[in-house]
Amino acid sequence: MRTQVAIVGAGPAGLLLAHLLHRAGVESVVLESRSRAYCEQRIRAGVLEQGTVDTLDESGVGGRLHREGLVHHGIELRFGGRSHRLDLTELSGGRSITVYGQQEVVKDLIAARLAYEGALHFDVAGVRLEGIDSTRPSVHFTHAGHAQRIDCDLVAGCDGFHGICRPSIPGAALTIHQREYPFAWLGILAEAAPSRHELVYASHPRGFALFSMRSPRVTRLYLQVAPDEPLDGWTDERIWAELHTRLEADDGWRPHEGPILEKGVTGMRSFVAEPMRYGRLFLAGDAAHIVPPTGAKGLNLAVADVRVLAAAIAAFYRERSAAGLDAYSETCLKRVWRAEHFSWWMTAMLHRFPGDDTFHERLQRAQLEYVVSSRAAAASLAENYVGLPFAP
Ligand code: FAS
Ligand code: PHB
Repeated sequence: MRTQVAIVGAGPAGLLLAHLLHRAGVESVVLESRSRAYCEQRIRAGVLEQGTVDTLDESGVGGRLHREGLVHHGIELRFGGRSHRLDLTELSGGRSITVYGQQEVVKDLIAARLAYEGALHFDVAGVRLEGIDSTRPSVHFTHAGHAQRIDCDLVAGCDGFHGICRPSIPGAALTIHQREYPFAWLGILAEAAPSRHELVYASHPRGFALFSMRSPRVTRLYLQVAPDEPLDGWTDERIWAELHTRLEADDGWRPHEGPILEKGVTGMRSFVAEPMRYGRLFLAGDAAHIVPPTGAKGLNLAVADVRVLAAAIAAFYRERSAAGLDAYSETCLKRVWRAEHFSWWMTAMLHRFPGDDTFHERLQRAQLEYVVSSRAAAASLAENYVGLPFAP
């Protein structure tokens, strides 16, 4: 096969990149190791920044998002037995977030790709990159038992944190910056109508908890647990009891309980690989960076990366200019590091750290009190949470 851009990975980054390139008249082939069904049912992120919604709208795949997504104008912070609402929209000059599961975004992008018969191959195996340091890279893989090769001009590494693209770059060419956190999140999906209309972030002496949602019938909840927490120790009863304890405040509110549809433990790390490019290989999304989900940035950063990459690739073909490609990594890393800092800051403020002393606990409380009492502090959280405007 021959194409202009070979894209490895059909998550939000790979699918949106393929879609934006198609709209710019650039041909691509998407290679995905999992099945379509697996990709469409994988429960992950839930919060879309204003810029992500705008990007999906502008590229013609925002229809169902507007029909089914839940627009939110605020979040709540709970600590010390009290709840404080932050009016995100007022504080950010009119921007909001939309709660719409990542798997729904993936479904919408896959449907769009297949509707115009864009090349998208699921269940591929043994993906291997060749010649990424030349002007004629190629991607080798097997599909349906047949060995295949794609000759292309550019390769987009959108294969997530555990993919093969980043490891295809010589170690000496990359600088890795990372932080492992001494805790994880136990996440559940419950068949229960959300009993609050906005997200609730709780800092409690027993640990962090988060109340979120997916639809008027499905609640999404998280508990801070140990990084190697065995899931089998968490019965449904124990999960609900712990959630009620950590989310409790003087207003008496409690999340509605219901059958738990899914349970999982997600590790927490901050990670950035620099630069996000090697020769004709360009990394985007989780393949290049990871943030702890406390700031709801992961999916949104992937969108921001591929906006920049799609524009750079379009210019490469339209104007025969490599300027955008040459600036890609530096352009993306500015936003990546802003999101890395915000996600680390939210995580540090809201979680219990093993070995915490009273000094650290008092610092966290002082930070929380400042955020809910100072307009300047609240506006800073709000503009980062709803997503800073994209660079012009
Ligand atoms: P993805 O990992 O989504 O997609 C990469 C794709 O590449 C996958 O489909 C994978 O199957 C495929 N792939 C991998 N190796 C391959 C190979 N060798 N060949 C071909 N294909 C290959 N973010 C939030 O904002 N909020 C959250 O609550 C949140 N929760 C998360 C929970 C979990 C368990 C995980 C892992 C992540 C979570 N994230 C969350 C972050 C997540 O949403 C990512 O930021 C987002 O999926 C990034 O999208 P991609 O970069 O496309 O990577
Ligand atoms: C979610 O709904 O999955 C979600 C919301 C906010 C976060 C993380 C996850 O910060």
